[in-house]
Amino acid sequence: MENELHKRDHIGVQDFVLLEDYTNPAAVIENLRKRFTENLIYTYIGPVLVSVNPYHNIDIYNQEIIETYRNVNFYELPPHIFAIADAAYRSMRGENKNQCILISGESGAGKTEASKKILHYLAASSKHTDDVERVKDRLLQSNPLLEAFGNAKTNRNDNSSRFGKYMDVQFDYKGAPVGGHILNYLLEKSRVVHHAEGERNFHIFYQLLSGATPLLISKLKLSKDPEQYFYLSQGKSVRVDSLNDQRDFQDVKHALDVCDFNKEEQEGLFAIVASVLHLGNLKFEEDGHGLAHITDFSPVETLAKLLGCQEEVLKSALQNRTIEAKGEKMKSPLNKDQALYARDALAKGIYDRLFTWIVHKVNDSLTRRRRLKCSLMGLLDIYGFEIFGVNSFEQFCINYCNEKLQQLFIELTLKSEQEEYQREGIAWEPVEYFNNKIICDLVEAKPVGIITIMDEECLRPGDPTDQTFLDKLSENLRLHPHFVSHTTATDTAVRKSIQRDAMSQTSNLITKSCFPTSELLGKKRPETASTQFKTSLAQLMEILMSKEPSYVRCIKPNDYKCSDMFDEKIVYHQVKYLGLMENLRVRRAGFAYRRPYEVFLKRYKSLCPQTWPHYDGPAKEGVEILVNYLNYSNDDYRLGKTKLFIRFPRVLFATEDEFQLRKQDLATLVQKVYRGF
Ligand code: AD9
Ligand code: MG
Repeated sequence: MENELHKRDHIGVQDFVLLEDYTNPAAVIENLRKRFTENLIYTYIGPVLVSVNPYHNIDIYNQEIIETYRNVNFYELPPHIFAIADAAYRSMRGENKNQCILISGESGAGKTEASKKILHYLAASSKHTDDVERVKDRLLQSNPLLEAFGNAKTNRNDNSSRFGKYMDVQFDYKGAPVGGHILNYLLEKSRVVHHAEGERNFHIFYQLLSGATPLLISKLKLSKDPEQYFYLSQGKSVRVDSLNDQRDFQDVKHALDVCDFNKEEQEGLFAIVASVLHLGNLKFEEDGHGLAHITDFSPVETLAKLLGCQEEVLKSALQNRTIEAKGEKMKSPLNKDQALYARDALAKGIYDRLFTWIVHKVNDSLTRRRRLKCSLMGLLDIYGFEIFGVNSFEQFCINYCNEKLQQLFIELTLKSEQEEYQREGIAWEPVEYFNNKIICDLVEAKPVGIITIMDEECLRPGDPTDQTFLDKLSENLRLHPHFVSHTTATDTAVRKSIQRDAMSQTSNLITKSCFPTSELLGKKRPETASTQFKTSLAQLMEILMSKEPSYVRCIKPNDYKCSDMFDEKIVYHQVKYLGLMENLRVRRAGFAYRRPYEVFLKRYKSLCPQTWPHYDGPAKEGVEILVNYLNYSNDDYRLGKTKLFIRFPRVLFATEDEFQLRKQDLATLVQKVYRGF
C-alpha cells in the first residue's frame, strides 16, 4: 500500500485508519465514494477488507494479477480480495494455523462473488498432480451446482443465495488442495411454493425447462413454458436479463458429471425437480361437506411415476391426514385449505431434502482419498441481512445468523487487537463498543428467548396460533430494550402427516434415501426448525472460533444493481450496521499505522544519512534512529517488540511526502549521472 500513499487526494486512502477524521462517517463514506468512482472497490481497515460491489466486470482478477499478489505482504500492494486470500493461505502454511474467511454484508453486496474469487485464487496455483487437479475442478464446480439449486432471483439480487454455506478447503503439507467439505444452513424452502412479485423460484426449475433436451422434457412430462407452472409464475418474472437459463443448465449438467453424480442419480434428481412442478399444479375443490378433492388426477399419475410411489397412496395422502387417537392411526379428510397446505408442505419437504442430498453427494466427491493430516481454509458465505415488506420465519433466521456473525466479528477483532498490543508490549487503551450480544440473547436465551418461546408454542398441545405466540412473546419480553417485532408459528401437524404417508413408500432412489423410514414412522419427535438452526449456528461459531479469522465486509452501492451510482444514504446505512465505524475506532484506538520494523526501514531508510544507503544493525534500532532524525515527537509513536506503531496519519503522510520528494531527487540525480552531467 505504501506505493499508493502519495496519491491519496485523488483516490482516497487505501486504509481507513489513515483518515485524519476517522470518527466521522461522512469522511469514511467520502473515501469510499472517491475510490468507487475510480473503480477501486477495495479498501482496508487494518487487516479487514471492505469491498464495494461495482456491478460491472473490472479486469482485476486475471492470471497476471493473481501472480502479482502471490507471496507478497498484503500492505505492499493495493487492497484486493486476493491479498486476503494470500495472507490467509500463507498464515495457514507458515504458521500451521487453520484459517477461516468470513464474508458478510447485505443481500446483493457481493459475498458470493467474493467467495468465488477466493476459491479461484486458491485453485489457480501452479499445475499439480491429476488427483489435485480433479479436486480443484470439483471445488470450483460445486458452485454452479449448489447455486442452481440454492440461489434465486430476488428483488435485491438476481443471483441471491437462499442458503448459508460454509466450505472447508483441505490442503496437504505441500499446500495443494486435496479435498473439501461443505456445511449448508437452512435453505429458504418457502420459495419452492411461493415467491414475491418480481422474484423467482430456485434457478434450477427454469434452467431445466429451458435447457433440457426434448426427450428429457417429454420423459418428465413437462412443458417448456415456465408460465404453465403455478410455482414458477407467481412473481411474473420468469425471464431475467442477467441470466441465461439454457446455458446455465449445461453448466449444471457438466458440474453434476464432474462431481460424480451418475446417470441414474441425475435422472432421479431431475425427476424430483419435475415432480415439484407437477405438485404445484394440483388443484382441489371442496365438496358439500367442506372436504377437499383433487380436480384433475393426471398430475397425480405423473407424480406417482416420477417419485416411484403408488398412485392410490399419494392420492390418499394428498386428501387426508393421519392422526393418532388412543394409540390407533386413523385417516382424517382435509378441507381445501389444509389440502393446499399439505401439497405445499410436501413440495417444500421434498425439495429441501433433495438439496441436502446434493450437498452430501458433493461432499462425497470432495472427500480426500488419503487420510493424511491436512490444513483447513474455511470460507463462509451466508445469505445477507434482509428486510422485506412481509418478513417470515426465514428472514428471522437469516438475520439472526447475521447478528451472530457480527457478534463474533466484534469479539474477535477486539481480542486480536488486545493480543497484538500485549505481544508487542504496548499498553492497551480501552475502547467503548456496542456488543450486540444483547440482540443474540433476545433470540436464543433460555428460559426466555424468542426461540424457546416459539418452541413451546409449536409443541404445545391445544391450538397454538400466531396470536397466542405473539401474546407469549409480549408477555415475556416486553421489557427487553430491543424487543419490537413478532414472527409466526407453523402448522406442523399436516406437514408431518403428508411426509410420512406419501414419502415412506417411494422408489425414487433419492426420495427413498431422503425420507428414512425410522424418521417417518415418528419414532422420535423432531426438533423444531428454529432449534435445529440455533444448534447448527452454535456449532458454526465453534468452528469459526477455532480458526484464525480474516474478514471481508461487502457493501452495495445502490438498490438498483446499477454500476455508476453511489447512493450515500444506502452506503451509510451499511457502514453503520456492519459496525465499520466501530471497527475503525477499535483499530485506531491507539495507533493509525503499524508495520514490522524491517518493512518501515526498507521503505524510508533513504530519508536519513545514518541509515542510507546501508544500515547493518538490527531493524528496530535503525527505525529508532530514523524516527529521531525525522523529529517524531514522543507522543507520535511507540516501539513494540517487532513493529513500529504510529499514532497519527499526518505523521506518516509527512514521512511519505518526504520520501516521494527524495525519490524524485534520486531519479533526477540518476538521470543526470546517465546523461554524463
Ligand atoms: V445474497 O446475500 O446471496 O442475496 P451476495 O452474495 O452478497 O448477495 P452476490 O455476490 O451474489 O451478492 O453479488 C450480486 C451481484 O453483484 C453479482 O451477481 C454480480 O453481478 C455483482 N457483483 C458482485 N461482486 C462483484 C464483483 N467483484 N465484480 C463484478 C460483482 N460484479
Ligand atoms: Mg450470495
